[in-house]
Amino acid sequence: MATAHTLFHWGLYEARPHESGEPGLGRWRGDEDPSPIGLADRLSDFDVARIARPSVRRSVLEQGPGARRDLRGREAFVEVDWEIAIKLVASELTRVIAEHGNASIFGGSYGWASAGRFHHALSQLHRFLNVIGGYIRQTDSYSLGAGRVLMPHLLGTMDEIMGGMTSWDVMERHTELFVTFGGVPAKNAQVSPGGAGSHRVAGALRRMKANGARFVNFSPVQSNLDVGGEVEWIPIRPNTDTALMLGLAFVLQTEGFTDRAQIDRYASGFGEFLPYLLGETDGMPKTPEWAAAITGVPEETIRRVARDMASSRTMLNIAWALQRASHGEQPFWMLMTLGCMLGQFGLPGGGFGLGYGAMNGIGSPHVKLKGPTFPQGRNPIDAFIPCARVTDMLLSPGERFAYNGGVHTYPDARLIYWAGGNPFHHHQDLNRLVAAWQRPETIIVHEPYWTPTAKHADIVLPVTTSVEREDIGFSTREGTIVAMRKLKPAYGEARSDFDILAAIAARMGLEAAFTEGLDEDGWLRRLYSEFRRDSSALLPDLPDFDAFLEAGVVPLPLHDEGVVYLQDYRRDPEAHPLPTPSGKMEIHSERIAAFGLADCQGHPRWYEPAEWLGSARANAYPLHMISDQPERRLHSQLDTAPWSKAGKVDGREPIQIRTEDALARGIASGDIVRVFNDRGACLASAVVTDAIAPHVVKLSTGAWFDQPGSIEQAGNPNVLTLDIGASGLSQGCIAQTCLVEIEKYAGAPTRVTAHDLPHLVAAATVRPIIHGDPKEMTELAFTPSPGRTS
Ligand SMILES: Nc1nc2c(c(=O)[nH]1)N[C@H]1C(S)=C(S)[C@@H](COP(=O)(O)OP(=O)(O)OC[C@H]3O[C@@H](n4cnc5c(=O)[nH]c(N)nc54)[C@H](O)[C@@H]3O)O[C@H]1N2
Ligand SMILES: Nc1nc2c(c(=O)[nH]1)N[C@H]1C(S)=C(S)[C@@H](COP(=O)(O)OP(=O)(O)OC[C@H]3O[C@@H](n4cnc5c(=O)[nH]c(N)nc54)[C@H](O)[C@@H]3O)O[C@H]1N2
Ligand SMILES: [Mo]
Repeated sequence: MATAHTLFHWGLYEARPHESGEPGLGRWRGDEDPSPIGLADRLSDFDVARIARPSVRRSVLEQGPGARRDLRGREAFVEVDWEIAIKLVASELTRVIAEHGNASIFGGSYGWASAGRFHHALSQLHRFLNVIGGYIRQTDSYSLGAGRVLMPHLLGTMDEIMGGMTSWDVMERHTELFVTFGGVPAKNAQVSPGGAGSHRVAGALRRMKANGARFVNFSPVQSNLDVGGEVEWIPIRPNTDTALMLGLAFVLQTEGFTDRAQIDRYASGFGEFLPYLLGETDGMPKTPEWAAAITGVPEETIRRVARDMASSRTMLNIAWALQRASHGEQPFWMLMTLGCMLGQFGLPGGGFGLGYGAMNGIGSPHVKLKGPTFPQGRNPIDAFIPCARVTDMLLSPGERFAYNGGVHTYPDARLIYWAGGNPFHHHQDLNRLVAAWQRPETIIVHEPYWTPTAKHADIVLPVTTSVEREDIGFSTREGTIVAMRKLKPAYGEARSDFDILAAIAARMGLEAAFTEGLDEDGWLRRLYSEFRRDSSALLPDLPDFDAFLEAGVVPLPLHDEGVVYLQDYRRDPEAHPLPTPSGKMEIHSERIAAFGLADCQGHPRWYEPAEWLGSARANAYPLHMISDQPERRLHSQLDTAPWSKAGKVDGREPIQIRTEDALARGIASGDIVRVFNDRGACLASAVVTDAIAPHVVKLSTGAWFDQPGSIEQAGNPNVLTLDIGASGLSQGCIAQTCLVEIEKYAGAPTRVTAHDLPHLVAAATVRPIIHGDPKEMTELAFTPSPGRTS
């Protein structure tokens, strides 16, 4: 039999049996640099903290929906059989729709879920909720909250930009100087949404270096740019890059490196921006001296780098993290402006890019294709929130919020349905979320694992993982389509999201609308054959479904020439206008100016972040915390696997702190520290280093929220972060804007319980109370069973 494969967001792997005969995973031979996240001697290594059976919060079973919401996250669960679980969910959805309407069901369900085009949890859930009459949706992403709203006004959608950025092979041949704000974190390029193919970023950076490219990295941390050789690391105060770029722009402009006729040909609004840059509108010229005082980057360095940029073939890059911050629109806007002033866009190896390193697919030479897609149907409900405003919605239904030029109202969410995400990992200011999470009447979660979100739900339905089902794996610009095979039986009584939702739809009399009469195999065949039909012009040789299964991994063809971003636009801007109101890059946007927002005006500006090292708040909380993406997992996924655990100390995440800052606090490497501010506190394990800027600490995300008392135990940075929008334009998440203080932990360390199962109670004779159905209200008898731990 041919080798079976599977695909995760972090890569493609081959099934490889362990000597015990258990299934395991090894490297796929087509991957130049496989990610260790997915290598597994035994697939059962990924099964710690799995959910075995449908589980219902005890008070909900005893007293009905909505009971003791204050106990969410602290109460025992009763394991029930599937029939009861399905009945409970169906009757609760029916009740909420009858009493409050579909605009009271929050189905935004933000999250990465797992790879696989059919078993994509969010698509499954959204289709189901559309079939039952619609739901409150969400817009944008945590990744690019500010960028996704901003860039269409200035340049094009983020998808167009990411799909068109100059490819690595071109930079390997042509780029002389690569200047980046926030590095090129190859750790992040382990993933692509839908599944990375061959991992190319680390190798590409090394080849650029070997070909003589020089690298300058403005960054609060040093570790995010590894080129296998020298990099000039220039530490910068977090969240001040816009001021730095203004300083660089000032040098370009005042030392004769800009070409006004060229700028006006390709961009609109430079005339509005220039007086601000020169200080004519606010009396404050954005000189290198001015920028140095804000950023901590020496004035002479700013001048030198600006001159170097102008005299080399230069590529500018910015990490997405910079827009995940207070006024996060500004650094993206200013990068485009700087790139425009430098004038090298559209030339091989020059110009600018947004987010090299953020995903493996960025800068890929593979063609952009639309993959197989599970149809979600149409949502008849208009209510929505920008995704990072979930706590605001729960706390303030009916209140108004600004978003992308409009004013909208927070809907009244009575029921939350979440599948494929972990808000107790991803959201900011988790103590605020814990309070808001008590508001809705019912919370339903589908999960493979006992994540903190599952533990904070009322009804938890256990889901198979991608290695426990058949699927089609595809991610655009990764160059393959993959037959994902079932490599092990389902864990416990877990079922796929599709199977669960089909059963609930059946109970509600809507099965045919949800399944269209197809089972999983029928859907896989349909999605594949639609893809094959729709791509037949580009890919005439795609095998049929059975041959695809046999082949396992089918390569999709490459570009034969390197991609140069904005090349056509540079050659002939009239023939290739940009999709903006002026058809040009918008240094000043009339549209955004007309929105009349104080915190995002018509052109890029330096605004003081809500909190930063230059603010008065730094007297109380003098360290800026960067909470970057974790190297050893994707967000909170596989936090329980050996590779992630090996990066922790006694179950706690490492936090990097600079030598002087540690000395001043009597902290040594390996100490347990308490990281705190007025929003919360967590414990972490100190790592003292000189590879981080003064007054900056770094605590990666993804530790499962574990807060039995007032201190989070596992090192989840989101108990500390700030939960306000980037601006009235985007309302994006601002996780990177966060001041903290650190001290050596004086208390006795407790065992981290993040990966423990909740207290599970077996129901001997469960006759659940199903709201609105008095016939079924019966006394309950419980047989307590010891909470299993693994
Ligand atoms: N402080 C701080 N916070 C951040 C960020 C930051 O930089 N700093 N980054 C933000 C960003 S960019 C993002 S994208 C978010 C990510 O946040 P999330 O996307 O919510 O994080 P994940 O851990 O990937 O959550 C996916 C969940 O889906 C579950 N799952 C996997 N497969 C399936 C399936 O088939 N069915 C179901 N039902 N569930 C499944 C997994 O077990 C996991 O719990 O975090 C954000 N939060
Ligand atoms: N292994 C792994 N890879 C991932 C993910 C994961 O969870 N694990 N998540 C994926 C997702 S969803 C996303 S959205 C992307 C995110 O990609 P990014 O947003 O680029 O990721 P981060 O690691 O948060 O940040 C990148 C770098 O920006 C720096 N930085 C932060 N703030 C500032 C600042 O103010 N100024 C400057 N100059 N630098 C700053 C940080 O030090 C960090 O090294 O990564 C993806 N890749
Ligand atoms: Mo993201």
